[in-house]
Amino acid sequence: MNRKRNYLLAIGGLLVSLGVFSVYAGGQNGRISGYVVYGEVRDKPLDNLEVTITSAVGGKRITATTNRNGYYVAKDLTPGKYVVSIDQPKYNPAEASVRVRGGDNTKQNFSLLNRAQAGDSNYRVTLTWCDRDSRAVRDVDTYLSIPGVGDPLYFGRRGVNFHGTHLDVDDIDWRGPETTTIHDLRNGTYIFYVNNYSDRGKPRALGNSEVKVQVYRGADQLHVFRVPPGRGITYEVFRIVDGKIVPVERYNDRLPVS
Ligand SMILES: [Ca+2]
Repeated sequence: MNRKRNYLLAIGGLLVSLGVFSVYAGGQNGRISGYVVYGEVRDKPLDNLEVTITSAVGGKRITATTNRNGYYVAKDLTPGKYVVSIDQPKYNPAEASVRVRGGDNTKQNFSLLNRAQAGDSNYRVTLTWCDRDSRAVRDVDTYLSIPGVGDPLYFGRRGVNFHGTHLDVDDIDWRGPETTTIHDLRNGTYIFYVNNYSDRGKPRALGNSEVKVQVYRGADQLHVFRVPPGRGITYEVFRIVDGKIVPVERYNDRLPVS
């Protein structure tokens, strides 16, 4: 795991240098900010996209626009719940519910997928999570076992075509997303897990992290899974058996790979 540790340190240094970890202290109101990236190519920011922030109480809407780094920020928000959404012609719509606290910066990143083209039948699986409280997992990982392949697709193989599947990034900082694309669906059984990587000593942390897994085929969202409160280091979310998605939704104490 030294490779991942080095990667974490490198990314951590980059984020610190960008001021991502700095705390906004601009008075009683808060802000929401984040990065919008393309979901199938690593490190491709999406600029000039409109992000809508809607207050859950009263429905007041404001917009922000991503800059060349894919970064957006909405400032001076009254503390409370908000829905952050993106609905653009080129990409599948995305939204997230967040809470703004006074004096804090709430981060919400997005990974967008192309709206399906005619004949697009790729399966895409997105993983997101958040730090709702101090028991939440910082780094959750995607795993996908592929029929006929001994080792699963995971962060160690991100960015490459792995037996007809592809994992875009390994997010290590609370919120994801990580996107898995299955380009060539095979007969047999796929198994999709999420793994508590960074807080293995806290077996209930995965269930306190608002882990959400969305499954798309082409433009259609087929399933939304949420990891419920419970005990375990990994959570098997679903299988694909001969082309059919089978929900599993159970905790396990074993890592998918040693
Ligand atoms: Ca991760």
